[in-house]
Amino acid sequence: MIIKNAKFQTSYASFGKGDGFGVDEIAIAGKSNVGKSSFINFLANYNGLAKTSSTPGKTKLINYFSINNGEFMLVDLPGYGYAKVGEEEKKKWDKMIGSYLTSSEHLKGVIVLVDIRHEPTALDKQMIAYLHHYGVPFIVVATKSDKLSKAQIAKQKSVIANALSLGVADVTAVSSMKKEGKDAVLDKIENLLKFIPDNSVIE
Ligand SMILES: Nc1nc2c(ncn2[C@@H]2O[C@H](COP(=O)(O)OP(=O)(O)OP(=O)(O)O)[C@@H](O)[C@H]2O)c(=O)[nH]1
Ligand SMILES: [Mg+2]
Repeated sequence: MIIKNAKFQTSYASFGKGDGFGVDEIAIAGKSNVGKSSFINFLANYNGLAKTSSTPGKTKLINYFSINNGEFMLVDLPGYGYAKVGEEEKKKWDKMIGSYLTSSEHLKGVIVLVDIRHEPTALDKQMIAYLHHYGVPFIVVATKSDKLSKAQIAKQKSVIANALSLGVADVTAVSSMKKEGKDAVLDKIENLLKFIPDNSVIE
């Protein structure tokens, strides 16, 4: 899989049935400030495509980016678990993420981002349990690998895999800053896009 071009498509403040563009979607989920928007820019090789910020809570809408002239959409979700926003706003974000995950008709998979330096949080585990429950295929990407040495990266990948009851091969380390890990992620995205769920009718 090669990303040749990417462009901003649209934003949703709320999401419901019928929303989307009739093309496959890969969504990016994760804790606030984990590096979701930076990761999209890294994959698309396009700085400034998705807005990033050192202040958590930057992405407040569901943002669609069209890849390769509509081959598929990368969907940047608002981050969860940002402690400093009020309860009302938190609820609004959770609802937005939940309604996206349950109503998107073209979602082929979710990339769950976790910070490579830390054990996945309770909310990360909840997100994974939720994806299992709804049968949404997912991969886990550990961000900010530039913060650790090679040996520490290997160790943290297994810490993260264990905490989420996954195999080490299910966790891919990336650095959007140093531009490392892209090919491995693009291979996995290609597999998510190819996957045909059991309950679909093959004609
Ligand atoms: N060292 C390092 N910093 C990174 C990397 N990726 C992102 N960051 C930094 O992490 C901070 C958050 O990045 P964003 O991409 O805005 O994170 P986000 O998950 O989209 O955040 P929200 O939209 O607030 O949920 C910024 O200060 C980025 O520069 C990385 O690979 N390495
Ligand atoms: Mg963001």
